[in-house]
Amino acid sequence: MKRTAFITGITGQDGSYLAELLLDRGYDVHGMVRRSSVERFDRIEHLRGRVTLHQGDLLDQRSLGDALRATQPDEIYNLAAMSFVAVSWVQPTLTAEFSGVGVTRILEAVRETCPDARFYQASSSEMFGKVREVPQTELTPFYPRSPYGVAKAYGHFITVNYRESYGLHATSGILFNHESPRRGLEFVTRKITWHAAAIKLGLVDKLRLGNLDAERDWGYAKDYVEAMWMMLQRDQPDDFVIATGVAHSVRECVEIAFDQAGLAVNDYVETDSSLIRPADVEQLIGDCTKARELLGWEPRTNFEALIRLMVDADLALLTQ
Ligand code: NAP
Ligand code: G4F
Repeated sequence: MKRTAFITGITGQDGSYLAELLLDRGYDVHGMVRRSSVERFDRIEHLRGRVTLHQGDLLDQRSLGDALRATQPDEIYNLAAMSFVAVSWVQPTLTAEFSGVGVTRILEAVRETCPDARFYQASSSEMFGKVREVPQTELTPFYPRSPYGVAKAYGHFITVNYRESYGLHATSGILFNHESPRRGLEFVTRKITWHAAAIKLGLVDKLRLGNLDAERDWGYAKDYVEAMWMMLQRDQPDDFVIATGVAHSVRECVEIAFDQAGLAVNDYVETDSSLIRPADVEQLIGDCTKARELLGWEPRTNFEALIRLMVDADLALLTQ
């Protein structure tokens, strides 16, 4: 029988790739979207007519219940969040409402309308923050370093709590950074690849960045949404780290991107102290052994290939 999936955050990077994956696997795909005076559904424009969209917001309990009642999904992927760490210092309580308490709202809606559905929560490596051990696993204690990380830790624990309190099939994926040509322009990899392409084409002349020494474990979003789906195919709900196990610095990202564009870094890149965060996460490296062993999941795209494909995509985008 055809299975039904419901995705919050379907207009985002991950939501759009996950919707494609689920459609390819024969699902009836539903997504939740927010009302805006200008509709910005660029990432799912090509899926119009193949997915059913419901108006809703993580701030609005009634809309969550109504959308789930109408959909009666087998699987729910809660990807919606205020996902940009830097802005979480500017809007700390709104971030807590979206990315923290919003998880309780949707879990309550699940309990009320479709308690047998399988639920995925988009948790984050940002919860590890000032890391307590290297590499980080499902058992590493959290030490979040941003209002976003704190909100995500709440969302993670409430997911675990509803699994243990009410027997919901609630799973938390602790995903390390993952990028793609659909990544928002404000995130560092896409900012770098877009600027490398734009400088190459003579559209801008400088790239200003903050902390060049920060290191992240960066993977490819397309590989990571597959892990989300794999987690919900297990009869047992659980928590999984999804990562490549290799860290690179922002500086290395710049070097690869500018090399791909055929540019010399020193001519174009400047540091800007206003982009330094009040508290940063210096280094994240994930250990996804549990996902390898229990899900059979493997990262397929390495960092260099990822950054090069993003530069090529931005060159193509800007020459359209
Ligand atoms: P993204 O591109 O920023 O997408 C976020 C989505 O959430 C958008 O569809 C956005 O809708 C929606 N949204 C935001 N606030 C909402 C609200 N109050 N009600 C309903 N929808 C709302 O993020 P992403 O990179 O795809 O990430 C997906 C999820 O994974 C997020 O929860 C993020 O925190 C988490 N995560 C991401 C990474 C990563 O490296 N990408 C790593 C770990 C965890 P609009 O289009 O209307 O703004
Ligand atoms: O690309 P970023 O903004 O990603 P960040 O903060 O790691 O968060 C992303 O990954 C999390 C998983 O760990 C997700 F949960 C979250 O939703 C999001 O997807 O910044 C990466 C690093 C930071 O250390 C930052 O200080 O790059 C450094 N950086 C240096 N210059 C910059 C810049 N980041 C941005 N966005 N812009 C800069 O100019």
